[in-house]
Amino acid sequence: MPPPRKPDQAAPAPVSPTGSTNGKVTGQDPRAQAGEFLTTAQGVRLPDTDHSLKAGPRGPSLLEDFHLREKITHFDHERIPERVVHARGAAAHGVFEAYGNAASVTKAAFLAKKGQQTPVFVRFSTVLGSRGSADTVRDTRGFAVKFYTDQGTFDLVGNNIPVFFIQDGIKFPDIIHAGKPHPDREIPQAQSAHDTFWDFVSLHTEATHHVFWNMSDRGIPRSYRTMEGFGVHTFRLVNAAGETSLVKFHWKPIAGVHSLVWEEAQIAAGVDPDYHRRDMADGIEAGAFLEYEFGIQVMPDDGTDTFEGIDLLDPTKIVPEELVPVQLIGKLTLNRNPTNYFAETEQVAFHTGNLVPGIEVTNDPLMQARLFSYLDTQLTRLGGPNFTQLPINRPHCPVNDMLRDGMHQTAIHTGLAPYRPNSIDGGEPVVADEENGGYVSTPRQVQGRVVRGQPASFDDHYSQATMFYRSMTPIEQAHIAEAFTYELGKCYEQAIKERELQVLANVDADLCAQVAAGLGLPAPSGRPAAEVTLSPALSQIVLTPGPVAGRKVGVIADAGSDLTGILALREGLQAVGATLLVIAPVGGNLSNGTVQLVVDRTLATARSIEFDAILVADGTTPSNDIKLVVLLQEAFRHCKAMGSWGSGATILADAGIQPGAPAIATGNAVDKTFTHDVVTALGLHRAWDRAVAVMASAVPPAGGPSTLHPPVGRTWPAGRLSCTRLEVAWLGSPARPVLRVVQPAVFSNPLCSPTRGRGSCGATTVRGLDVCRSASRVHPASQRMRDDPAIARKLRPRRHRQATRSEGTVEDLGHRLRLPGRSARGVHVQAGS
Ligand code: HDE
Repeated sequence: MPPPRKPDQAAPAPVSPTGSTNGKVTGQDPRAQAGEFLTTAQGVRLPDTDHSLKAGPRGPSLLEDFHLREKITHFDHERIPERVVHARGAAAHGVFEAYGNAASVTKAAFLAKKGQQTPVFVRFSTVLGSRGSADTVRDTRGFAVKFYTDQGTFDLVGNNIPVFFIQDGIKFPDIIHAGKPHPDREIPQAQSAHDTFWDFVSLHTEATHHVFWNMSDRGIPRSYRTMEGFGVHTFRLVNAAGETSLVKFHWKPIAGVHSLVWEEAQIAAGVDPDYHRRDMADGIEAGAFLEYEFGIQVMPDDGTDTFEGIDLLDPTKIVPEELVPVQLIGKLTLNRNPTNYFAETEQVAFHTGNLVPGIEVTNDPLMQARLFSYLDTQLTRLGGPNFTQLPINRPHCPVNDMLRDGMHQTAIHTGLAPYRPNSIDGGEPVVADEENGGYVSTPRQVQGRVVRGQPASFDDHYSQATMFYRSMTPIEQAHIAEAFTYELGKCYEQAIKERELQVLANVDADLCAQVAAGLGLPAPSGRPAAEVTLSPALSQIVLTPGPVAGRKVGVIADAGSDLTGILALREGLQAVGATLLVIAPVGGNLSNGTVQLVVDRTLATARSIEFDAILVADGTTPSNDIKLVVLLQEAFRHCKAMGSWGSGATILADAGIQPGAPAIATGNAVDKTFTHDVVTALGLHRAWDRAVAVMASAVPPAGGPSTLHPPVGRTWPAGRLSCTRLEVAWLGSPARPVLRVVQPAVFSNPLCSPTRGRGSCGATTVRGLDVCRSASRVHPASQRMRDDPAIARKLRPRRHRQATRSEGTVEDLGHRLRLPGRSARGVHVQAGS
């Protein structure tokens, strides 16, 4: 122990930096300000803060006005440099609880000990925009998690996209300079739809896979609660026995993965630039917490840093979930809003080098550069080396670091010997070996010639982009084509558009043709991969309704509406965690004598983007207010759940929305069936069946689909399939359909890999059904986890079924096929009789 203070030494009194006395004395949080009177920063009470000190009421201000000078000087320095990337962010506190099944792969107690709870702080962000930019722009989202563990702080600084634009950290300034606004006029703000971005990515083709994710619906998440997160790099986990595994980290949102549609995102950017942060803060305040499960893909650490031909050090590649299932090892709940944006969300400092025993890095050259960058950036951003003392950055375990002095030092260190070895402070603090929880890096061999280069395996820039694109459902592919067409259409330089078309030609010829047609340019030919193993887990489209907690339903009403029905619906929705908001022509209350409802939004303050569903109540007076028509039509065009009861149908019809359209719930009154229909439609997130009618591009691309459904000339994955129900997509023209049905689990088995569609069935009955098994390689650690019954419960059932091979008949039910038998795990349907 360092020696105690000598009698002639004293530290400042234990008051907080803002002047309040020790919390123990006052009962107040010592980090907060105290006192009922307005004071200067020195605590002097002020009689007036509205007028500067002057020589007479009309005279000049006096330099002696210490209050004026302090107030203005402090204000002048209120801003700190915003983050060079990820400047726009919002955050929440929460807790992480371990399921207790990860001990076989890591000794990190916060992951390994069942039920262990660890406080966390999570900051979500966009990458390109400045601090005041809009939330809903098309961009990658940051998903940075600070775990305040008992063994030190672990930061998982990830994104909502599992791959990155660059393979080597040295290229980071290049991609960011290209993505940021043009340096001459500083436009456009917070978006990639401009020449410098596309100039760079069309030349630097290793960005292609990430660009595809950005152009997909993943680039415009519905909310933080419906967003996946990824650690991106491959990490090395070490268990108590010293055995190592390679892992990819995943966050799986319990609310499902959902996105906005592009027009909605654009409207939100203007109408409510705080769309995502508001959704999170309101949700937490209302008790609809954000929840995610933490998962790992475990691969053997066999010295090759590869798995099934995938280079695990290449951050432009994923390991498909069908090949290595994600094993769920814990749950994150975000349940507290920050008290002060600046103190917490702005000053939080993440660092990829914040690791705890049991979690180590790999040689991924992107990760290696990040290990340097984060500490470095905080020195400028937070004004010196003591940012770890800020309340939000302080570890929640004992710290004794021998780091001293520096700007903004708030600790009053005791002792005389902040060095080792020492005798004066009793030789303390002592170092910790592995048994005492020391961070001892696992020894690993490092050798090689000093080169500026990269392995040949990093040269494949297209095949996973092809896999990603072809694994999407038709509607998602249509969104990708539209996003590329929009973004490239915003470029001025013809050569850049042509070069990016060449990139697309190397990913998928049909997509290239569609985008080229939209740009009015010829489609170049390329060399896309002919056969790729698809990964339907990449698709977001759900076929069975998911949870609806945190969703918002708007109900159009006025004083004449069925207020009792609204009340009943509100209760029904509250029971499943959704919120009902009343939208009326003017504010105030609605009352029918027995029921009184507060108007939450007026037609002037409501915009469709706020709601996941819009309904019209029985008895509402028809109106031709254009704001009402726009509200309803936007929700309809964005394929949202809608509905009405009783005479409310007239108002929908007046806006051109017929009751028979997909996902329109109707009824005579609010009863169980009506509420159930609304919740089901909400749980499906969108009524994509409407898309053809309301969202298809006006100009059909040459050679491409003239409608979004059925898709033309492509092999589509069948979407997410359960073992008893299959969705099927028709290929070819409706007159000459080509049919393929594929089940996700078989993709890792080369025998069952889907191939491009050939032949036609021309009939609605499809026969010839092969049910096959996948036999993917399983890492021993991964197998151990699967064998653990506690873990088995967490794994999705389809991963445990045994291989079978059988034949059967698939009966076509419109676009739905039923597969006989529950044991089917992999299905490959040949078209034809
Ligand atoms: Fe970052 N990144 N990054 N990054 N990053 C920063 O750190 C950097 C990369 C990510 O909410 C900065 O404190 C380099 C990949 C997130 O506070 C900075 C390279 C991934 C956040 C920085 C990368 C990320 C940052 C800016 C290439 C996904 C926001 C301010 C070697 C796995 C964290 C700061 C928050 C922030 C540098 C690549 C995610 C400048 C040099 C890959 C989520 O240090």
